[in-house]
Amino acid sequence: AEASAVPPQAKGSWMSFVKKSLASFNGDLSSMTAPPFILSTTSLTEYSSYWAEHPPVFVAPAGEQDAQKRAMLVLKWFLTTLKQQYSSRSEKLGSEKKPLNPFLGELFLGKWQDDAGETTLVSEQVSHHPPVTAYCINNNAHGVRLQGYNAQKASFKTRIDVRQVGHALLRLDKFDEEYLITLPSLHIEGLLTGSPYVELNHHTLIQSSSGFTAKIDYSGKGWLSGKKNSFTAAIYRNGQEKSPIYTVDGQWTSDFVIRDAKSKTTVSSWSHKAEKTTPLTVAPLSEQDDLETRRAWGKTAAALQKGDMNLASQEKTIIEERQRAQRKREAVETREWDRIFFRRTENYDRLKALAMKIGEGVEADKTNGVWEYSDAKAQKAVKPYREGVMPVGKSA
Ligand code: HCR
Repeated sequence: AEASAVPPQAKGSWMSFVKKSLASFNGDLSSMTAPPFILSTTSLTEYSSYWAEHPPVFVAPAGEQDAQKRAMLVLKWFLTTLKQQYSSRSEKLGSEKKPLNPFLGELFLGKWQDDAGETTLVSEQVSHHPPVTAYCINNNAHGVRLQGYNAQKASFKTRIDVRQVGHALLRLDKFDEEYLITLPSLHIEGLLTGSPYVELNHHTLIQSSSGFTAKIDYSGKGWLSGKKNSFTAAIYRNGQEKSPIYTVDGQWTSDFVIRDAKSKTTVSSWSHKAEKTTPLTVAPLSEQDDLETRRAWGKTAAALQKGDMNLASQEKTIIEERQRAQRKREAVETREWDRIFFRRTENYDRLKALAMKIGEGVEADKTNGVWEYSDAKAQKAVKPYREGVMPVGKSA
């Protein structure tokens, strides 16, 4: 049996939390009141950084002339992100934790500096009801940009099931090429034993504008290997699933091998043990804006760390009241909060076309709109939000 993360004195409160959540769950994970030991001191806006913790792998497709191999390198990069995205909290903290619920306008800004040069991250909470986080990760030197946004829709029956709504879009400037990445649904295992962790469900699809589709099937405990977090993946020309060009298999938390589907020879491989992540640099708290997550949540996080729940909830209330006052001002002025780096767009035909190729839609109604990074907004934000941190591209 899995070891329990529940402190012995909290066993009763954990079970009553599970029962209460089961009975009253409304689909919004952020509104769930969880016991203190399961609360994280990190906000969901920080999770956007999981997309590029190996910047050289993120930019690698831009250096490949062959479209088929580029699609393979995009798949490889995506697979390398899964460990950080879905299992890093469990590995570091002993179990999955409930992240801080970002407020509207909350920002997380940072950069990675390594062999790939400078890669910048902007993450912004663009909606509070429903909660939606948008991000843009940019490497100007290599002409690579990832942007996307996500919301979560959950249900709680015998386990918590989470459907991610939204998408990620990778752009390679040099080839005027785009890749639409769907987000996997997931569920939380280990709830009854008090050691929650994430398992991925079903599949992810990556559709390129150059005509390749990648499909990643998550099988939990692999039916052949019996190892957890197993997956298989294949790349094929759009609509030709039966004739793969590359196949991949392994575990997204450790190793995988990419093979030529015909000859079965290894074309690339990955081992998390052998590869270090590049640490993200974030400005010192003293230089951060009040909207930046670590500064905004600093006092709440410190109180949570000390186990002082009264102080944590007082600090949280200060943030919530400030937000309510701000919403009232906006209502009086009949305007809505002006997002700092992102804007809603009606102009997403390219996105829709890519989504249609894999039988997907763009669910704008579930994410309070379709969100896009705005270089024009970022230009304006450069002064208050530290020159050099923001990915400012050529177009508006
Ligand atoms: C479901 C989840 C919040 C959302 C997290 C997302 C989907 C956010 C976007 C990232 O790109 C990827 C990502 C990774 C996380 O695995 C996922 C979180 C896992 C748990 C958390 C729940 C809200 C926590 C539930 C609390 C339980 C343990 C009581």
